[in-house]
Amino acid sequence: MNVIKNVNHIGIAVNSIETALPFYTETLGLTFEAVEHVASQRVRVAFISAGNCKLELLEPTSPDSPVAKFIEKRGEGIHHIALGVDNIEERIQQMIEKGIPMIDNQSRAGAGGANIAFVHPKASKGVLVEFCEKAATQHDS
Ligand code: CMX
Repeated sequence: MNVIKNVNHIGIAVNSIETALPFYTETLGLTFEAVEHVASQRVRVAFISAGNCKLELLEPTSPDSPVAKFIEKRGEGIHHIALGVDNIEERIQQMIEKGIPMIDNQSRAGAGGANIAFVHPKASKGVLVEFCEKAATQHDS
């Protein structure tokens, strides 16, 4: 059974949303949707619609934000891939039962009203994977 619904969004770490956004909107012609402050992650997030998927620009709001640490170590660029799922707690339990290292052993609130949980990048050859469960009306693709 395929339990992954889609690539919901791709997270891109940037120093400044204001500086990064014009490439996506003016140059590529994608549609800017909204900016949101996710205090728990110490990031500002800009959603951009890209057809069936979204791009999520992530700007750190504090030097101890995971995104600030990422940029310091690896520079701006692709930060995570978010896979759309239903029943996120079940998906997390499946991973734990398979011995997959999870950053989150239970879901938490993320941007756009979603419930999210991260798989550790050491499980996936260096790619930070996010499970993302959204209500149908919230920033859904
Ligand atoms: N993608 C791939 N690898 C990553 C990574 C990322 N986004 N972030 C960190 N890493 C790697 C580091 O390069 C490092 O690798 P090496 O050991 O080979 O050097 C390793 O993970 C450990 O990194 P670190 O800098 O020491 O940082 P921490 O261990 O403190 O944290 C991580 C790493 C992934 C556990 C942490 O960033 C985390 O919990 N991330 C999930 C939360 C998050 O990213 N929130 C921001 C977005 C929120 C949102 O979308 O709403």
